[in-house]
Amino acid sequence: MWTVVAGGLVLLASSTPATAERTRPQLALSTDVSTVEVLPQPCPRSGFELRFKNAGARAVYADAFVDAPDELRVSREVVTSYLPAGYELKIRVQVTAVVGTAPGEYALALRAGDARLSLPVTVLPAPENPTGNLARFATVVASSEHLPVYPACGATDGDRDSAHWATTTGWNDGTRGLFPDWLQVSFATEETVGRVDLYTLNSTRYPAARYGLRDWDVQVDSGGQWVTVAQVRGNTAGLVSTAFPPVLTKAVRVLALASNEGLTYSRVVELEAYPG
Ligand SMILES: [Ca+2]
Repeated sequence: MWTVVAGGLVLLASSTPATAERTRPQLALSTDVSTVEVLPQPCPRSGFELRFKNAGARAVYADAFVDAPDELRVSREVVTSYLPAGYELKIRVQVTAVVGTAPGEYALALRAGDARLSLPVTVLPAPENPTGNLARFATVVASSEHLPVYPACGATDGDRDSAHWATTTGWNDGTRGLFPDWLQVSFATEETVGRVDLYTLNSTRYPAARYGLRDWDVQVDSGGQWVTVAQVRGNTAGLVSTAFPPVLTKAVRVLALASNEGLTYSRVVELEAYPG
């Protein structure tokens, strides 16, 4: 539309982008993969990269949402960010399925402003557990985590190899210099536990005698109270297997008291629990 104003000056008066963007940011969503495959287990082992773009000409603050059905869990349900004009934010989102979820096709709904995207998620059959390690597919939590590289879930991923340290296969607490720390494994139902194997950091580069866990208590949940069933002191080995009279329990934890570096960090590459 042309508008003639006083003095004969002619202005182009179509809708101005700046005005439009103030009311409706031009957001775009995409992902690095077209589908995600997940296992029904507490720790996520797969996910996707959420790409959140400001396609407009003005910087905005904006939210992107990841809506999951009841069967799925995501590590980020909302991403809030300042997005300069033309900028694309890339965020890793981990996905897993609730234990007991039927194998099949599900989907995540991604949305930001007017942008919508459906990401198919295939839930695979429950994993086999031929090792007998009760911790392998259990729920694992810690007093703190040094994220994103050292999650508690790394200590139950089946990888005991300290050479893979710093690739999310080991737990490192997030409170340097503060002890005790703890790493806890909870079972879906009560299990008989009579042995706990702890693999602390022990590689050529990071030997246990210098970087490994030195002192800890092994505890089991007894009616909501933690009961110490084994104590380890002065350890310098990569693997310590602690055996005790088998107990029926819903959870086991390691109460970390000191590392060989002094009072710095607790490091566990793998934590395993067995009936005996
Ligand atoms: Ca591991």
